[in-house]
Amino acid sequence: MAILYKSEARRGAEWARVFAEKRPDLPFRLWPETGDPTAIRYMAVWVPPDDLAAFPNLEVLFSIGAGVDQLDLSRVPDHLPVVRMIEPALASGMAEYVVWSVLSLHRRMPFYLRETRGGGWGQQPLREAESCRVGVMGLGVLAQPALERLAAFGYPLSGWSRSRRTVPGVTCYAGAAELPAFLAGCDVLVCLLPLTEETRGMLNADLFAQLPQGAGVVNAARGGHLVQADLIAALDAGRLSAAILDVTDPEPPPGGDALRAHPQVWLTPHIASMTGWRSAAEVVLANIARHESGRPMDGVVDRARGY
Ligand code: NDP
Ligand code: OXD
Repeated sequence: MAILYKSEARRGAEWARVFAEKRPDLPFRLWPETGDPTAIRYMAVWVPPDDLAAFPNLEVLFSIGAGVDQLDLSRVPDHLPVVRMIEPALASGMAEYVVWSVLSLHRRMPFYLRETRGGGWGQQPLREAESCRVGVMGLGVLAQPALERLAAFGYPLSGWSRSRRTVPGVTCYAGAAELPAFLAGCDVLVCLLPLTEETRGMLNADLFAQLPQGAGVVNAARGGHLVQADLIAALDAGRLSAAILDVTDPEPPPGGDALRAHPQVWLTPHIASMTGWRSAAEVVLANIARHESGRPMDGVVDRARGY
C-alpha cells in the first residue's frame, strides 16, 4: 500500500517529510517514480497520470487544489472518490486577495495608477465603503472567510450560490432566478465559483449588462468563467470600470493578448491563494485516516454537480 504524489517536486519533498513522520507505514512515491503501480492506493495530484487504469488498486484521488476542473472528471472512473483540497492556507490567501482587489476597485486604484503614471494628478470624489456594494458569486469554503474580512470595512455584502445559504451579514441569493437581483446590487463583483458545465462562460456580455454602470469585476476562480472579448468590450464601452483577474484561459495569456495590454485590467499569475505545503499534507493524512476507518472524508466531490 502506497501514496503517489504528482505535482511540483519541491512541495512533494515537504509532503514526503510529513508522511514519513506521521505515516511511516505508508510509502510515499513522488511522480514519476511510481514503484509497483498495483501498490498505489492513494494519489494526490494537480493533474492525474494519463492512464489511471494502470493503477488498479487506487482507492481515492486527492486533488491538491480546491478546484477539480483541471482533473477532467470524465477521465476518472465513476467508482473512484475524488476529494478536493480544503485547508486553511487556501482560505486565508484567498481572503487576502479578495480584500486587496475589492479595496483596489472601490478606491479606484487602476484609474489612479494610470493617471499618475501618465503625468496626471486627477482626483475623483471619494466613495464611502458603505455605498460600495460588493457581491460574491459562490458562497463556499473560500468565499465565506473573504466576506467575513470584507465586513470589517463596512461594505454592503451579498452572495450568490446554487442552493440557499445563510451567511451572517450577507444578503444571500440563490439560483438562476435570483441572479438578476443579485447582479443589480454589485458595484464590485467577485467570482469564486467552481468551473463546471453550468458556470463556464458566465462572466459574459449578458451578465455585465446586468451590473450597475461602471462596476468593477474580480475573477479569482478560473479563466474559463470569463468570456474575454465580452470583458474587453464592456470596459471599452465604459459599462465596466476595471477588472482584476488572477486567472485566464489559457494561462499564461499569450504575449500579445488584449488582457495584458488593457489599461483597465490588472492581471496576476494565479497567485490569489496557494495550497499550504504542510497543512495540505496533514489534511490528506486526516482524510486517509477517515477513509481507513470507514468515516466520510472531508471535501468529497459530487460528480453530478462537478464540484
Ligand atoms: P466551494 O465548492 O466550497 O464553493 C463553491 C460555491 O459556488 C458554492 O457556494 C456553490 O453553491 C457555488 N456554485 C457552484 N455552482 C454554482 C452555480 N451553478 N450557480 C450558483 N452557485 C454555484 O468552492 P471553494 O470556495 O473552495 O472554491 C471555489 C473555486 O475557487 C475553486 O473551484 C477554484 O476554481 C477557485 N480557486 C482559485 C484559486 C486561485 O488561486 N485563483 C485558489 C483556490 C481555488 P452551493 O453553496 O449551493 O454548493
Ligand atoms: C486551486 C487553485 O484550485 O490553486 O486550489 O487554483
